[in-house]
Amino acid sequence: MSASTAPHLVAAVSESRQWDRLMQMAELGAITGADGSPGVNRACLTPLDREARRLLIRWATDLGLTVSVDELGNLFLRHEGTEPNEAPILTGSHMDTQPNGGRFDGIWGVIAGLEAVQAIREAGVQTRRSIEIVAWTNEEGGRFAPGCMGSMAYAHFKPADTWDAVADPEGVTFRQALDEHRSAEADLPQRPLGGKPHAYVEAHIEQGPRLEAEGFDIGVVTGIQGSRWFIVELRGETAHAGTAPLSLRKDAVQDMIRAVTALNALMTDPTDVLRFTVGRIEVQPNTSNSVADLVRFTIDFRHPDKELLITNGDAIENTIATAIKTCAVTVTERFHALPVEFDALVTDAVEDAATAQGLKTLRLPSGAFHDAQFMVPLCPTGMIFVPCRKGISHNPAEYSEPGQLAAGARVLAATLAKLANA
Ligand code: HGY
Ligand code: MN
Ligand code: MN
Repeated sequence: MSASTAPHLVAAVSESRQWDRLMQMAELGAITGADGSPGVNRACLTPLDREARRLLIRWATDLGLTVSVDELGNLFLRHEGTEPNEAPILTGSHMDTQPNGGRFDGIWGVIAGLEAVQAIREAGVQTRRSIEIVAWTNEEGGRFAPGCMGSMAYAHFKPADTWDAVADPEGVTFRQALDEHRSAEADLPQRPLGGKPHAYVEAHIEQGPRLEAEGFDIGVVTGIQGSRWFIVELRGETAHAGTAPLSLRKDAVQDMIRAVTALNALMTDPTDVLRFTVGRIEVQPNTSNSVADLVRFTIDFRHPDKELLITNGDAIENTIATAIKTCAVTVTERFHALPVEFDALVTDAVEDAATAQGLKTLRLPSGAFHDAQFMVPLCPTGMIFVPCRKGISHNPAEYSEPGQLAAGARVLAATLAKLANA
């Protein structure tokens, strides 16, 4: 993009239009947090998810973009370039949220993509390559674990039917929900799963405190740490809480406590870089006067160092087996994302765009995983972060200012325009 068109492009990005679209999306699944903050609960493959997608599709088709969906429900909105057979530039993120989520995680990356493409069109910036905005299916993994199913299938990281039998807390399988979703969107043009973009750029709130605390406008994301998810199942015997001697019990809750205590020791990190979370616990029969005969708990383990991620992750099963006393145990790995480094083609384009707009940039890795993690083997990939208040996310109190989000969209627009003419 020439220096002469850059100012028109930056000026064509509308802070108010982007904010208004975000606030309309935030109405779809609106919740109120414990502190009164407005949040969103919009799980993937639900009627709410489809309502949000229809709203996005309306904005996109009003703009003249073409719509398509693949067999995982990934949604694509295409701005045609002057050379449509050239590999496109892909940008986007996810529209699903955590159950107690915020108004910006994921959805801003999709809305910013739409804002950037609208500005490119309104500023009359020609792009040789087409630009496709994508909304990935099930990035969060809240309803169906793990996350990033849509991007993993698109990148052929896993076969498309890998998660068919995964059930949500109500017992609905991913396949049932996806089939219902696909028939509700059968009117949309279909496209084959997969693709070979020229580059992928994802805009996202930082979900951490650094940009705000250190006074930076834009995060030039250098990569994403590794993540491993496990589900642990402990099976004992239920018994009467008043009569069963403790010495004879096979108490799944007591063994869970032993297991988590041992895992805490394994995952101790005085440098506080390692991340270890037990976020979901199911207990059966879940009554106060019966000994629990079944406990299922989740493990979310993350680290930027590949060796440590593998070593500590591989030690989880034996650590649990050694720590428990009375139950049978099964440990199943559900997500295995190694650390990735982003490509200089994209990180430099992001940094140049931000610097040209007088924005202060910081290079930093992402602690959260993103769909971008699975695009890295496919094409040069990178991300743009904007600050979020106190780094709060996965929480209705998540917040970024309209001006911060507009600055991110302006950097995205300039980055896309540059890559689309590369
Ligand atoms: O869990 C994650 O890192 C992402 O925010 N879903
Ligand atoms: Mn996200
Ligand atoms: Mn998230």
